[in-house]
Amino acid sequence: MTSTFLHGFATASYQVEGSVDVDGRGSSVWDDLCNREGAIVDGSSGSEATDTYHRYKEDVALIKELGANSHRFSLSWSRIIPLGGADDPVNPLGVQFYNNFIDELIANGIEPMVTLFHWDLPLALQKRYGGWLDKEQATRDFVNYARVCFSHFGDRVKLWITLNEPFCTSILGHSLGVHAPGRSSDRTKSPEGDSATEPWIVGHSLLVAHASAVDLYRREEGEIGISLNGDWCEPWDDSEENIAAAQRAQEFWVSWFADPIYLTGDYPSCMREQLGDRLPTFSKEEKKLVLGSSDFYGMNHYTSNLIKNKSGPAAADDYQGNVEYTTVGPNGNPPALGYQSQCGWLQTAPWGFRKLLVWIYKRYGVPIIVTENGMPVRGEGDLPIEQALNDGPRVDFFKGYLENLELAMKEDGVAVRGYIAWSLLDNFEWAEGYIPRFGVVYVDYTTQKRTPKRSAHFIKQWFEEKQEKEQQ
Ligand code: GBH
Repeated sequence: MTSTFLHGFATASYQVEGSVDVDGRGSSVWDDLCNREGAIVDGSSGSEATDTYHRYKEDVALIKELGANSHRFSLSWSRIIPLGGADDPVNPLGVQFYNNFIDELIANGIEPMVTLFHWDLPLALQKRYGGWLDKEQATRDFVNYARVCFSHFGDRVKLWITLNEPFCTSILGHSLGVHAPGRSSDRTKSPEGDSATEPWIVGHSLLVAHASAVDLYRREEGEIGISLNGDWCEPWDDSEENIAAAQRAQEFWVSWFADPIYLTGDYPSCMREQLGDRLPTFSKEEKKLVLGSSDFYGMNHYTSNLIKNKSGPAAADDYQGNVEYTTVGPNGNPPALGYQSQCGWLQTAPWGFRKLLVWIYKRYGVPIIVTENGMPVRGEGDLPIEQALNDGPRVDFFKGYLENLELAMKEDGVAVRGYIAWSLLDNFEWAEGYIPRFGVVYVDYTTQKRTPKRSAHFIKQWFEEKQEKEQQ
């Protein structure tokens, strides 16, 4: 990886590509979930999305126009290996699509940052053996898929991310049942699943699969890591029990994956205490494989939460460390956190970004690449396009977060190597369909016309000014 500060925008295959049954692509668990009644708020799917499969050249031109020197995107496993498995055939047209995309980026001076897995597991593997619930088979198939990607694209891709947010695959996919494969103990959500055990089994498989793919890549010359989601956990007040609760919540969220990879090769002790035998244990070999299996910390960050302790024993399906999340502080209204976005879980809190950057860097000591950060303006989808383009709250969001990034780097000494905003385009926001718009570029879904919003210009200018200063 170059020493230049990387900056750009991110997308993910299922959220933008569309063309789900074109040129030999196999189905993924997300195609399947979208067919389940009531799973997606607006009844939509990623079958068209932003049609990036056909419009990738236009998108690369846009990325260039917005001044980015890097672009983060993910590969669709089932486009490359339609049935997913190590003994299943590779689809040359899928490989061709990504070759074209990568070539187009490089021809325009943009460094590709490639995620292997952003949640869209080949459906055939879910059906064959339960997907991530089967550590041995899923690891073997993921490593084979990684090998195929490294060998076809590795000559040009020097920056890899194995998994995007294993927390989401585990918790949203196998506990809450709101993401694919949609498993949960809640029988109104899913006929199958066990929220008390499955998320922890899946999390373990993901760690082992990630580390095994990294082990394979170690003979190559590029860099490889993982992207973890984590929002800041602020104690609700300064009582001892709430301070401890916030720390525990942070560890359940971030350290679940980060401690094994960057710190100890094992899960944090507060998780073992609460979950007991439901949390898998690392074998000696696994521990060795997992510890140190990431060259950088890929940080996806959006918001902050206020954390209160919960008394009494934790529920069987608790995954947060037996705490209560709230947005309202001890003084009642107004809420202690800032602007309420289109997503219930996301309030603007730029100070929390700085705190989490410091917390992560202190605990893990590896350079950070911010691989996602962004916000959907409330009600943007209901506005006429001229108004949507004037996205003041998103400009404020990026201004605040970028200022705090700079403070963390300059005042607190946190090593940050890149900043990637979510997202290049408005796109398919998973279970929330097309309602939240996270793009810095507006997409008219009837014509697929792309138009940069004010925030896109803001970010472009921010990094231009940085570069000018550096050159002085
Ligand atoms: C990222 O996840 C994803 O990587 C990206 O694909 C996505 O489009 C983007 O953020 C915006 O959402 O408990 O069900 O109310 C962000 C992390 C973690 C945010 C779980 C939502 C709780 C939702 N996500 N979180 S829920």
